[in-house]
Amino acid sequence: MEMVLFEEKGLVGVITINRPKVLNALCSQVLDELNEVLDSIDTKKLRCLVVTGAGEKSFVAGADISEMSTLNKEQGEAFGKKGNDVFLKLEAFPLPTVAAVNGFALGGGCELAMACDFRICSDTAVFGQPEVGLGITPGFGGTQRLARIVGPGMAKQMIYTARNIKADEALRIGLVNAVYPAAELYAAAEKLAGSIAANAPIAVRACKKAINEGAALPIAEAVVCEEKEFGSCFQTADQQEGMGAFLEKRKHEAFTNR
Ligand code: CO8
Repeated sequence: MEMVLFEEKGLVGVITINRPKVLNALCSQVLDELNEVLDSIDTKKLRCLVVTGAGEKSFVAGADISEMSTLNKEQGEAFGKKGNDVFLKLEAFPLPTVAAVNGFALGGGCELAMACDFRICSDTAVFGQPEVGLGITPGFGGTQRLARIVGPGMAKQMIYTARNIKADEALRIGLVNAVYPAAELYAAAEKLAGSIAANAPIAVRACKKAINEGAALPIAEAVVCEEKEFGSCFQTADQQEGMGAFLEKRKHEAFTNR
């Protein structure tokens, strides 16, 4: 792997898109490598993923415009599918995922961040879907996920105007959960991921599944999703330890993912 790096830091895995010379633009090779990295992650051992970009300037400045510029209609659709397939895999990945957005998150970069469970960013971050200014639509899920995260009115305004927004506005509209000084972002991401990793992994993953699957369903069906995930946590060693510790008024032992 050259364009996507993967590092384990204790219970946390860090995925870094690594093409800093072109602001980490997503070419086919990046998408293939991201797919391979996701397939290779030990989900039994690790408990949370952080996704970020190499360098100080950019998370990901979009899909690779050089690669896209000569595509025909069929190739364009196929490229969109390639990105969507990988981002769907990331979105449904069993481990919780945090995007640490360290600069430009434009087009496919904003879409990559939105395929993570939630986003935190540096005060230098810039978000946007500039595609209509290039004569295309967002193609890696932007028309769908942005509307679900910030609401259809704000998503349509951002997409139709192709206007970039800064970190403070991204925070105000709920696209990111928190903004940090650039020098503190990685430490904050690792701390946040560590605090997720300390909770019972079976339960955290069941929450992710219930929230993701339920979001596409009417409420009466969505709560059935929740019931199933809730039930799946019982008789696990971590449920017994978590509840046992509460009843015995002691701090629980480290959860074991069993
Ligand atoms: N693709 C390819 N190369 C890029 C990209 C990109 N998206 N972004 C930056 N680069 C390259 C530049 O060409 C430049 O290369 P070089 O040094 O060889 O000239 C290098 O990165 C540095 O960039 P700049 O010199 O432009 O840096 P600035 O600080 O002046 O500007 C910006 C930074 C504002 C981020 C600017 O680079 C920019 O506007 N980039 C493009 C942003 C953009 O429009 N992104 C959306 C792309 S479209 C998309 O993502 C669609 C996703 C779905 C695809 C579905 C397919 C069907």
